[in-house]
Amino acid sequence: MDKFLKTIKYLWPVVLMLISACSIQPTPEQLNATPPAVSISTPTTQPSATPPDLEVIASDLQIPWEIVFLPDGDMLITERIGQLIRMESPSGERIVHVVEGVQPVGEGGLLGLALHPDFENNALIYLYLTTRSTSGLVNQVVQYRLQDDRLSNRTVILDGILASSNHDGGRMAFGPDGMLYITTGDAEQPDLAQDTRSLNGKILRINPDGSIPPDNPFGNAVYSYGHRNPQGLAWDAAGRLWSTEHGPSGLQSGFDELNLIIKGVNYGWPLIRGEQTRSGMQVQLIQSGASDTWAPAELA
Ligand SMILES: [Ca+2]
Repeated sequence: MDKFLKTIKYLWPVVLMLISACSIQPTPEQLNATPPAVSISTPTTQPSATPPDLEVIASDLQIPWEIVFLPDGDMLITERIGQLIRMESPSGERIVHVVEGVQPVGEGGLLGLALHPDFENNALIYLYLTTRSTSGLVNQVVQYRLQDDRLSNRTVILDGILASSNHDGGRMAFGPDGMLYITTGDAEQPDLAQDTRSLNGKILRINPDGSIPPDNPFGNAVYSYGHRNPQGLAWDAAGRLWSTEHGPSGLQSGFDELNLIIKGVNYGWPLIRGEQTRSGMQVQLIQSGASDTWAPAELA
């Protein structure tokens, strides 16, 4: 854990520096060319032993996975065990909603959360959760109305994402185009990441009602593919989408990635990792190497 915290402490300045300093804009046509030139300096000194100023604003949470702020300043928190908590500001009082059907198995459970861009008028929220279907564990995107301290109007808007005890993805965010982006893991079936008909090992994009945007590259929800377990989604000031991704663990634990996401592009998993290259596949911008892990989660 100490190593993880130290790693995170020096990773974020690198990520922030990269996003602010990088001015590249690769297109699919450039994919077979030399990887984009991005200057990144790897910290060589140990981080300071002095912790930053921190204030604990909530405790006694059970595996909190996502935080989103409501327009009135209240905080919504998902707990992976299947609870959605509204923490009121500034009192800190909590309203706990038990989300029906959640199966917290392994890394699955109640994961990502996003507010509709017009939440103030329609009170719609989106949850990414693991549940049990007749065919086994699946991940779904479920839309609810959150109004008067009640969750109502449950609607499954995206189904059929295979779930597993590991590699469930689960981040969701609305893009500047008003569409919902979703990360999915390979559900421990790496080959699915290369199959553009499968929703696993992907970054997905759907309309707020769950329909497929007409300009999606493969006629389904898939936006980019060849991902292992992407966990972070963020757009920079230029409107470019970035994503963090967990590399393989085990004997060789590492190859975590930061990627610049482009529609229709193949990010290589499981066929390339680290600095390996292959025709038609995009290499990440930075990666953690074969023996270290950043365990990168959310990205801002
Ligand atoms: Ca990759």
